[in-house]
Amino acid sequence: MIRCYIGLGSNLADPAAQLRSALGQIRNVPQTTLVSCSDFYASAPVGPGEQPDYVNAVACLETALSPEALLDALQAIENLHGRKRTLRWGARTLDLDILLYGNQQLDTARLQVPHPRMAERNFVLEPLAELSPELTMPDGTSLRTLLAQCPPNRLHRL
Ligand code: ROI
Repeated sequence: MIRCYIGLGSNLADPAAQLRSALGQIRNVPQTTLVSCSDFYASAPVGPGEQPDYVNAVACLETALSPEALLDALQAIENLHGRKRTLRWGARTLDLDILLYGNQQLDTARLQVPHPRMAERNFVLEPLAELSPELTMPDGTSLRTLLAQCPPNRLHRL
């Protein structure tokens, strides 16, 4: 089993309910166990344009699925939530990102792991640190170092 961390985010149609429902669906992914989930955090939107605040969280999974099979399962859950892929960085009902997949570094057409923008996003790093404060990235950088260098953005635990 490989330990993975998944970022959850929503800013449409009752975001906290979207995350709760997604966690229920993640529990049903084959060959996968939901180990833990962080608290939910309200966060100011990062990215261009006006959009509602987000609710973000990070979940820890153990899985026997390959990275691509896990991505397929997570995208199927996004689609169940009516996710429309329109504007890049636009508002969304549900976003599920593979942040870390064990200690692996992947760079394929579909999947970059670690998630290439996680170091700039306190709405990812703070809930991740809640689950695993001693975590180290595949390149050896500690999560503590990333947090110390991360640009601040309005974030509070719900
Ligand atoms: N901003 C916040 N605060 N939370 C997100 O999950 C999030 N996701 C995104 C973009 C649009 C970059 N901004 C975000 O994809």
